[in-house]
Amino acid sequence: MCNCGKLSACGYGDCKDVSSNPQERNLGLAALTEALTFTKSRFDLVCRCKTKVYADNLPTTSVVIVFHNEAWSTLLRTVHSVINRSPRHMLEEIVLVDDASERDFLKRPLESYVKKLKVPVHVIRMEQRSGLIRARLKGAAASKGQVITFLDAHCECTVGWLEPLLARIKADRRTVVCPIIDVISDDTFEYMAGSDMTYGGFNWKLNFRWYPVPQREMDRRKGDRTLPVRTPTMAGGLFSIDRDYFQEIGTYDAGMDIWGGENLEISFRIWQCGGTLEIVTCSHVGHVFRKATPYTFPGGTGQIINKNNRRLAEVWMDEFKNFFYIISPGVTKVDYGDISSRLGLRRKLQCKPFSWYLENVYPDSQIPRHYFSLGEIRNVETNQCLDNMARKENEKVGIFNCHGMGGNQVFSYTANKEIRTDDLCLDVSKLNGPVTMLKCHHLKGNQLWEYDPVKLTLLHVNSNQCLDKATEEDSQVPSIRDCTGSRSQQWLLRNVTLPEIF
Ligand SMILES: [Mn+2]
Repeated sequence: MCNCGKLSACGYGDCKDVSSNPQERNLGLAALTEALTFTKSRFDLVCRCKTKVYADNLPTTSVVIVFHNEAWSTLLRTVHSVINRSPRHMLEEIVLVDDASERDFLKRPLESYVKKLKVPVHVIRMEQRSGLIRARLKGAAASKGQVITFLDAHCECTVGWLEPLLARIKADRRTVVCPIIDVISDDTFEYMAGSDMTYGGFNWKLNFRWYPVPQREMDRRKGDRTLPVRTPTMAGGLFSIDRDYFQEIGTYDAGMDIWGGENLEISFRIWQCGGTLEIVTCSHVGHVFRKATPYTFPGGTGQIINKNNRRLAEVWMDEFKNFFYIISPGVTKVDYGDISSRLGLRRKLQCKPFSWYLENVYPDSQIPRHYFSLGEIRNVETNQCLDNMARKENEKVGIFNCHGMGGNQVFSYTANKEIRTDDLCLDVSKLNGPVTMLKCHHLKGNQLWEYDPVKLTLLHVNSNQCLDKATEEDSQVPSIRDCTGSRSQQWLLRNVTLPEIF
């Protein structure tokens, strides 16, 4: 039996309360807190993983690590943990790709240091600042292992991290695997276990987000949390892939710049083109989560990520790209370059449509598979529109003059009868309101709304009350009242079309 006191014997450091985990803070994940209360059972998971036995003839891997002005200590912590905690015969080499660092110690001193290590470590240099995507491609091309494992430059591999990843690829070369990402504090460098109860998703703005692993995925594994989780997306920094398969499915989109969007692009591509993407819950790698990116992006962060996300949306998302475009005003003005070779790749590999992905891989997606409307919700009497006012989860939804520009006034009335804006749903938990925005839970309940296309009313089913215009006390929030049939309780659900998209 495992208990907290024996945890360090399992190799994952001390028993910690992980609720202040910066990974969750950065990603705004209130839902995670709940999952993280399963701390005790996670310790049992760690120990049950330790009893697993892996074949000795697993494929070899090259570990490819891209860095740009990385600190000596974090870079070498990564390298030494790979060497010390990987079976020697499974580790082909380490490939360090320098993306045009300026620090002197990363030049000759690094090269002479790694020469003395007992595993071949190659340092290759980008001639100019190229970004993560192109640097990884160069590292992959220079590597020789049967599997390529990409790591960030500020990681710590734990004991036993590699075997469970390679075993999945040996079983099926089209399986792409990620470890659980443990959290290394960027203040104290203390080590905190990550959760096996969250997996990768994304919101309408195409930001990667962690969401709770849904019940259907727990059921598929018959409750055995040592089995890998099928994840809709990967965070991007840490994964292993069969090197030939990486080529077959089109590596990365080399038309993307620097960083951003490439993790969703490869995730969609893996699933839509016949592969599988998993989080292997018995493999743990720590990662230093930083509060902000320390790098400057040539041309500005926003423009690069918008360009990359447009390429992602245009190549893979079919008509569902409209969720991204409508909630991101201005993004359609960003030039995304030539995507013909990526569309050609999609045809050649006979990849499935995005609707298939939503239906089969990510039925709990924040983008609804079926919906009645995507646009504004306008009050007939006041001509004002529901507006999320850029407020956050757990705050009240607002109401404001309609601007017809999408963004904060975009709502979708879904086939499940939710009113959604991004990954939040309108929710009423007591009579007469207020109407708040909570994480969509897909369980109907307080998030169930009945729209009557004749009476134009939005009935909140649980309270049997109707959505109404703002009250006198607060002119910037809608109210919820007994249904009267008045014009202030009538709403038009309009599909907004942004002309420049089409
Ligand atoms: Mn990182």
